[in-house]
Amino acid sequence: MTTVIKNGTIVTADLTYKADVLIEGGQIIEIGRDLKGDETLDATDCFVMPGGIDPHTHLEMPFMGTYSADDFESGTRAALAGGTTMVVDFALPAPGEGLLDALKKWDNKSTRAHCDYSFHMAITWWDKQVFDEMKAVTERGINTFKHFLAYKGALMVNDDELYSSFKRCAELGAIPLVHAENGDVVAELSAKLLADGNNGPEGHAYSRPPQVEGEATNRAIMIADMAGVPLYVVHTSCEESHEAIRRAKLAGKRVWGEPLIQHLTLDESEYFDKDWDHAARRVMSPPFRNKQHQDSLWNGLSSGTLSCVATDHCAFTTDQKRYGVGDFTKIPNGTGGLEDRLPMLWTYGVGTGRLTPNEFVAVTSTNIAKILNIYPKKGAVLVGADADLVVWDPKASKVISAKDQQSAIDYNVFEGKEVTGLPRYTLSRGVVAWADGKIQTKEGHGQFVPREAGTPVTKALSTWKELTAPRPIQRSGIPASGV
Ligand code: DUC
Ligand code: ZN
Ligand code: ZN
Ligand code: ZN
Repeated sequence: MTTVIKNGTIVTADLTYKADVLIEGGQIIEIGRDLKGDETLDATDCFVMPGGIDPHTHLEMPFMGTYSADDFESGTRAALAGGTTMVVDFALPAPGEGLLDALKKWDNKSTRAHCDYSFHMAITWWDKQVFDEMKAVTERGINTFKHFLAYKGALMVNDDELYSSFKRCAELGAIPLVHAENGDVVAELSAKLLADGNNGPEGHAYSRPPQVEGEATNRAIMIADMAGVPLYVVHTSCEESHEAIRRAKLAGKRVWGEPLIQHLTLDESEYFDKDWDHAARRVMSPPFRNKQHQDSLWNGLSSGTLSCVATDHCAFTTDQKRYGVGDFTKIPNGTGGLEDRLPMLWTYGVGTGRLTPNEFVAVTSTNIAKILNIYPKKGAVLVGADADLVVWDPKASKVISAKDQQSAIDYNVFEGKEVTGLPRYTLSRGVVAWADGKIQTKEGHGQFVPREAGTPVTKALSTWKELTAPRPIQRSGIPASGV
């Protein structure tokens, strides 16, 4: 059975051109003019692009005394509805739990996925078992390890653990990821705010100013540099963190930054002079920032100092958010965005001229595939690539509303935003997975995508190691080399 996508304009990270796409067995088998297939999808007036890859989701994650409300079924359904064809979720061992035991849990949860997926492994504690199991994890096709510098007393690792894990990543050819906020300072600021009676959701934003993010980003970059490993900084939300990444890049270090669609399009006014539920539903870490920070992130995307746009999709219902009434530190942190990432970025990025359509593809798909070592299987419109594609109608529009969404929660942080640019069809490995406002695939269509470690991109670029290569040591009064 062959499927042809006809009369569309192909948009990749590099090129824009008119051609049909022929698909068989889940892959693209031909690109050209006047192609024929058993089934035809009409792409007149549409762009045919690589499906989005969301490198940062938390589906059914145990967190802050509860579980995030979207599981792999509803989460990947939301992804496909918004033109995203692959998600990378975080396997999260509880402190003391083995990495492979945690991975088994994520293997079980993900059997219900509608689209392809992969995992990052979180390092939430450190000892010889973790060191040993990291190798087994890379052999299972996971080449990225996430570290939290926040969530003190829960997920946070200290600098000695961070350095050890980064060195292990370097040995294995894996890439470390970091959630960069200074957890010690956040804990101090939170305690002070609560002691002063500031217990509402806006306290969350006051407890996590841009400085805690800038400090932790810079620290993680320097520690990665000393460990001789590249670094991927998740949810870069502010100029302080972006500046540290920019500086590292200019110094020749291999560091990537990932702004979220939420930080690009929603600002801190969401926390102030709003009802409790409105503000609490938008509590996430890092919190939303002001317009200057947003401009910095947009500039980073267009100039290339920031690489990928993600969601950190970690959705909680209003009832779950209300665990934090009277104490903002108990509001489960997280917002949704899987269904809205592409339409929002198209509307506020391409629609305003801040991004070209090709840059849009780069930051939503191709750059991510390259960093994660799954290009061109994913993130490409090329013969031999998986037919994970979106037929994108740049003129279709809607007003975002929770009542129409796929996510399991009862609100949407983008409620009321009008977006122009929506999927007409989303294809997952050649199968039409989203069309006519409905999911078309069955649960379990999604497959695990292994990602090999040890490629050129996992090499650090810094010269620190050479500068500090062992030299003869001059002990007091004793010449270092033979007399
Ligand atoms: N931030 C969130 O808001 N939720 C999940 C974890 C995180 O780092
Ligand atoms: Zn995080
Ligand atoms: Zn409101
Ligand atoms: Zn996250």
